[in-house]
Amino acid sequence: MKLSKLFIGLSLAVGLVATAAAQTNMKINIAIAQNSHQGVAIDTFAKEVEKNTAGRYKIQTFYNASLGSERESIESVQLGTQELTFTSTGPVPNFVPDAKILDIPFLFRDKAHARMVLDGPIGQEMLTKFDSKGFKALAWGENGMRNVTNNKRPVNTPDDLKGLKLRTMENPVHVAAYKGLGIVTTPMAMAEVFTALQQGTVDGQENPLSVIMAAKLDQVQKHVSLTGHVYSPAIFLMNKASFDKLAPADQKIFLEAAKTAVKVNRDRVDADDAMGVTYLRGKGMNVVENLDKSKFVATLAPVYAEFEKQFGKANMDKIRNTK
Ligand code: EAX
Repeated sequence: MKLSKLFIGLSLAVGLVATAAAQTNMKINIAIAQNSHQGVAIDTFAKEVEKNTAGRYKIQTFYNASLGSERESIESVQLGTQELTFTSTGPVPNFVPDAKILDIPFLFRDKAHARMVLDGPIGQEMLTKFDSKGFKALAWGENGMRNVTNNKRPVNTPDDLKGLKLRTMENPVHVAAYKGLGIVTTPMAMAEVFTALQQGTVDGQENPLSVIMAAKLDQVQKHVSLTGHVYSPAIFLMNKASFDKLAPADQKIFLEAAKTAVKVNRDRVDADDAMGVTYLRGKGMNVVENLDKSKFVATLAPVYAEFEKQFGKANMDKIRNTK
């Protein structure tokens, strides 16, 4: 009797060890809520990886900056203390300067133009720039067209922006451009934005409708103007060493999972943009639509001259002229 119990115990232990050895856990996070265009991205990614590796890789998903802000998470992925993150490109220029060009205001006509550029040669070549910085960039995702919200006044023209204290992402291109519009900029991590708006530390901020809704900013903001002043990409980043350790077949699974996740992510942005105005009006926000964006572009002329020197007019035109 004792022997069979021992045998069962031993085989159970061996089985457990084998399973544990066969499963690798990895972490991925976002800075906003799970019920969002970014939440569906990492949830889909996790499901696809676990399904297609038959459970050999489990992706643990974290939301609301619970593992850190976007900048902190990018740093953790670079160091390898966290395997993956899905983030806007806001803080990315601090790690991969080549990506800065993508953050120039009014560079992209709309989401369709941006997706074409990112999924085409320019964007795919840009992904390779992450390799030498300790990242494997799995795929471009989408944060969306950024719009200005504030508690002071409706923004109809560039003059309405003058003197507004706006929270910005920790992004040097945004800060330079917004200062060129007369905005008083306060770079800040997303997790601090709701409280800063509630306490009046800043008058407003700028984000896609998807983020404004996910972060419930309608509770602390009166006005939103559909400025669409910046297209905000998002990106799946993986620690390069962790990616390189994967078997080639598993690397393919991770890359495919990111591509599948981006489709769901972009579809959610489109859905959010389709219902966002009605939703935010229903929440009591004043929504300013049909702004004349050419006035904002004209006001930015001196900043554009600087950007053309910094990034090369030809490089900017290559993006602008992608049809
Ligand atoms: O990625 O920081 C920001 O404004 C970002 O748009 C937000 O964290 C979602």
